[in-house]
Amino acid sequence: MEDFKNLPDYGCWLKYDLLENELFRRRYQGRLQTISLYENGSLTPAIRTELLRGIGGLLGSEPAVLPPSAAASVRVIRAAEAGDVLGPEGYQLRVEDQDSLEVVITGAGERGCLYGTFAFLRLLQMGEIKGGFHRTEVPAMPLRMINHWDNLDGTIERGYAGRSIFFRDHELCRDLDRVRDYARLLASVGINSVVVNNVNVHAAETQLVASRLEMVQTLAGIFREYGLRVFLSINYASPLEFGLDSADPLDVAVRSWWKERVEVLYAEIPDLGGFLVKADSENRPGPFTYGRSQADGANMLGEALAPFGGVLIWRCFVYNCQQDWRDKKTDRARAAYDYFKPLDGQFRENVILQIKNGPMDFQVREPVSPLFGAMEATKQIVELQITQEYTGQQRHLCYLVPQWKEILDFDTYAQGPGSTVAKVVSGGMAGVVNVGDDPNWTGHTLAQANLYGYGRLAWDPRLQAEQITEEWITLTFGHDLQIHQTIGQMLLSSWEVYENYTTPLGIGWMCNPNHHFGPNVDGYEYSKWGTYHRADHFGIGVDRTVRNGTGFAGQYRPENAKMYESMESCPQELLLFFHRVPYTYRLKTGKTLIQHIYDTHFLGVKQVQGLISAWTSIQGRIHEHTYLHVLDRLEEQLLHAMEWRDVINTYFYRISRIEDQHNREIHS
Ligand code: GCW
Repeated sequence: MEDFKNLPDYGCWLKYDLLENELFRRRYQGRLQTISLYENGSLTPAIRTELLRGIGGLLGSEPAVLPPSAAASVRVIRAAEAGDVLGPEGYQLRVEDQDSLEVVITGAGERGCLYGTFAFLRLLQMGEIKGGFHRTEVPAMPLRMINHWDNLDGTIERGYAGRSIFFRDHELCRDLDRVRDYARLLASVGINSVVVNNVNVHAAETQLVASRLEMVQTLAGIFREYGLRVFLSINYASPLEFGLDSADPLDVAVRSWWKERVEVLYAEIPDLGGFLVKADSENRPGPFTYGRSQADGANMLGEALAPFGGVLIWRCFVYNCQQDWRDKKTDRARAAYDYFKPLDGQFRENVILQIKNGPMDFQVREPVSPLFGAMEATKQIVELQITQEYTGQQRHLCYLVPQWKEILDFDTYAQGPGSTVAKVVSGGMAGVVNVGDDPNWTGHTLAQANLYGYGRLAWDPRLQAEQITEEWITLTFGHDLQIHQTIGQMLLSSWEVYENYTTPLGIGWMCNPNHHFGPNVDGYEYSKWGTYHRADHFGIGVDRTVRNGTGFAGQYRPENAKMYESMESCPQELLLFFHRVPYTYRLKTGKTLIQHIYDTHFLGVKQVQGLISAWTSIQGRIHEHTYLHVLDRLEEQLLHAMEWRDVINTYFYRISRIEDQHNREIHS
């Protein structure tokens, strides 16, 4: 095994260190000594290995494997008749005997058995496995996806944890065991699909559907061992690269080209999930070139995939990226709704729209996209960004589970009150992943919690952020109370802390162009990207009201439209997204807008200092390697936070000439 695989952080939440908690150890001692599995399943090797590793690691001795369906102390049963209740992926977990703790894990499908096994091992570590325990779980969404923005040369677009674990120099990486370890991590939190290549498909990646098909086959084979299906991002204009003179979705030659390609693909990879497409977006080709609609493009591909049960996922990140900043009528925030809403009902059965959580682009704070729930006859999934492009690039601590919870819990009113995003995107969730070949997978070790939390929420969006956090800390660091309190607080406050010292009240951007790291208030102000704050001497913000502004607020259902339309009822954290506000405007807190900006930026830096002292208080309680690594990142975060504070405060002081009430140092 390569050396880095022995480092504590490589194992993430599946380390299975010996249970230190005396109570649990005593409870399980002499028990859980045998296991038995259903016969001849394609996932039984993964389940068996996991039980041996898990029980062996946690309790100190590997259980014996008894013949299939023997009365072992941990039994994994496949019961097709439970399908009505459990579906293909649900499981039931029962502890039948008070004394001997007979554990029965039942799934109707194999994936249910696998997820039940991981759940059992998790609950064992949480101390919840005891006599009488009984739980039935069925995932809330069928598609629980990871999106990779990996390129064949090994680079990762918006990757902050090293290079791709799949590709290197246009070949597969040599260490495919690492891909298997990764598949296991994903399956342990219930992820069932993975898109292996970047949505920006370059010429080299186009070959994944042609001359380099064997690469996909190999990856699909590894992911299959853990019940995951592979999807491919494809270039909408692929036919042009293979000698056709058009990619017009209504052209017969183009349609049959795709059908033949798909046939070849499925002959080699029968369980291929389907395609993910970024079309007519940020200079990528698409049906607009041929005067066709987004539905025409998506349906053509959907039709090619349909005979094989494949799914076509079409992204809604379509907007004008050649905007003139002088043009105040065009509003990028409106684009997805304006393009897609009129197409409701025109998409094929196997076409799903993938919508970014916000109308702009993964900013630290945005409203929820009004497109969710706006298309009653169209399947939708939500796209979240686990990789921290605009949220500190895994150099800053920014735990995103609280942000995702707000998004999933947002009421769209699509079918009356209670129509949360989680309910209207019942098709599933996609997350752009934060993983690369760094020894700890995610660059910042604490960013592993984002990957874990994403999977848990995709499985059950009703879970509370606190519970997910608690689980992750237990599985990663054990039961030490001080560790729990400290890291729990650090994680749960970190999004707000990051927001405090970066861009205020939902306005977004203000970062350096291209790489998107560090403060640059006007970095996107005079650009073509449709990303403006429009600050002047008197105020800042974009008027998106129906009354005077771009009308974006009117894309929501009446309840929300009304809330956003007025400055008084607009949630404060989104004030500058929806309104143009004078610096002297009084917020509900009684503070003026400018004072709020100064205060949050001073506070943010103080809070990062607080994160550092919290972290140093647990020195000696966690592995030295992890301790030093995180400390290093936090110290860097502090310097960056100070830079953000000073750039933002100075900018607003210079432009407004309004003094800080507390006379703190602002570099005028
Ligand atoms: O935010 C932008 C990113 C691009 C990305 C694009 C998208 C893959 O900066 O790197 O391209 O979004 O989501 O398509």
